[in-house]
Amino acid sequence: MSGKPAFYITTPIYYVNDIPHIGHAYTTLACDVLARFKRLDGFDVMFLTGTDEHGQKVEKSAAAAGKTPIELCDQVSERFRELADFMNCSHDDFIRTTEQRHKLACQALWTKLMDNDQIYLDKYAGWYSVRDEAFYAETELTEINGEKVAPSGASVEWVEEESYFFRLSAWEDKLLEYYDGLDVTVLPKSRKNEVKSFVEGGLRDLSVSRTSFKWGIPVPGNDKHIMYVWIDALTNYMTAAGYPDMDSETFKKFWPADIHMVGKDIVRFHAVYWPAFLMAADIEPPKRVFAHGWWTNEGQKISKSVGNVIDPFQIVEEFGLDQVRYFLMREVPFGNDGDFNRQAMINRINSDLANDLGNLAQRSLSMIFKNCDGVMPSAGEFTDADNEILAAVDALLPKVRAHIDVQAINKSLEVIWNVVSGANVYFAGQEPWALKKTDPVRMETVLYTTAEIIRQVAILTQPIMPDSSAKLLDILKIPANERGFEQLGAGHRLAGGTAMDKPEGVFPRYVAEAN
Ligand code: ME8
Repeated sequence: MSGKPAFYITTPIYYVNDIPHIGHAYTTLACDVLARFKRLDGFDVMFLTGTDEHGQKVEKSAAAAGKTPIELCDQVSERFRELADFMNCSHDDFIRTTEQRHKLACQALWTKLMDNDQIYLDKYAGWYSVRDEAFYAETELTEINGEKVAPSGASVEWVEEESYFFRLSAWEDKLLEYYDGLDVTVLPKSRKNEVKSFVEGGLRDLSVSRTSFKWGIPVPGNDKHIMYVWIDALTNYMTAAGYPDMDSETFKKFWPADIHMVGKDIVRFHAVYWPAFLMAADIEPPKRVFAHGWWTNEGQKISKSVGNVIDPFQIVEEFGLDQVRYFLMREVPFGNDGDFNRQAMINRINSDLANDLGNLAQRSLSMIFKNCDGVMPSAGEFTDADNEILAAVDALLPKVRAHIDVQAINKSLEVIWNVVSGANVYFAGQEPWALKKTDPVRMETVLYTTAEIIRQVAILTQPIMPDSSAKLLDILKIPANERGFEQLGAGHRLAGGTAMDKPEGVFPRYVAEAN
């Protein structure tokens, strides 16, 4: 294995009862951006996504569709895999909880928890929501039209059955210590406080098995019981790292995970239950759980029943893949809720991409192609104006990295685009088209400086827009092994004298089709 530092990032594994929509695409995309960034920044990355295929909800959905559970799982899991590929995600593994490797991991974790006296057999009597696959205390429920509902709005049913319990109540202090650990954080801060107060409010032991359905992983030694789908689902993160072989190179290298990326709906499972299960099994909990916000569609909650589910395949067809990737990562402060709005998307495409970056690249590179015989000119003496804009682009990496380290993906783009705007002001102010006649040597320096800015910006935008950034770097004839972040800064300036490809516009304007 390489001596590079390790970075392990995961998406939630998605339920196969629903077709993939923009919310799922968003989480996977954010992880892809972070994974790509880390690879370019010298890390050995493992990026995991997949599908959550067990439980009562999936069993019921399959029955309603007239399929066996595994038929439904095979079909929908494939659709999630296609979505990840279609969005150009660079995952290293795609896990399905119906795989044998996962069954072994779950049963090993269960056995370890039993050996550590963390699980006991008793009887559960309480509320359960199949939609949320969650148990709720009476005090958490509200009443709508005389019916009890969960905080999520899902309906609940009364369950009374024999069940194994996990001693969650014993882990309050350890969890609170874990949240306060220096490197271990649940982000953003508001979510961390939410989780802390939930734990401070007192934890009850958690029912971790059911006897009323069959579709899941049997409890070792008592197959009347099926493991609670969340203990099964969360374990996927360890399965993919090689658990139960904790001595394997992969496990030693990648565990504990650096980031479990999740939507805000499932923070409790990841930041309370999961670290408690792990600590109870003498395994290190994750270094970070990041909970991002929720997308709405033109102000409305996205839901199948409202009929406003945004199909990522369709919006990519319409707006372009890198355009959608850029919009989703740029428009909303990462962690906040966001609204999917067509006009906002068109504005971003036309202003940030077509005008700011696209025009700058197209104008400067085609001037080089036409006026310098298609060969990258060398720079003459740099003026203060050249040095100023070069210094701005040279200083980007640490700023971008600082934002990425706290998953502020939108802010990382803001600082890059500040330099793109500065470069536009520079280019317009230097008027290279006028210099063509009056001072061709100076024109060459201005074009060279602009091309160097484009080189660095294109290297930095690879995580967000892999195809478009590659096109820019291809035009500049930057070899594939010179596109890492170690190539940023003043030490690796563009070489003059290199023949370029004829520049083609990389960021077209979005023009609405006339009806
Ligand atoms: O919860 N906006 O799976 P799930 C933003 N199987 N993100 C959204 C979204 C929206 N409108 N809708 C969905 C599960 N998401 C479990 C997870 S993990 C061990 C098990 C994203 O199919 C967001 O990441 O319901 C959310 O947490 C996830 O999809 C829920 O996917």
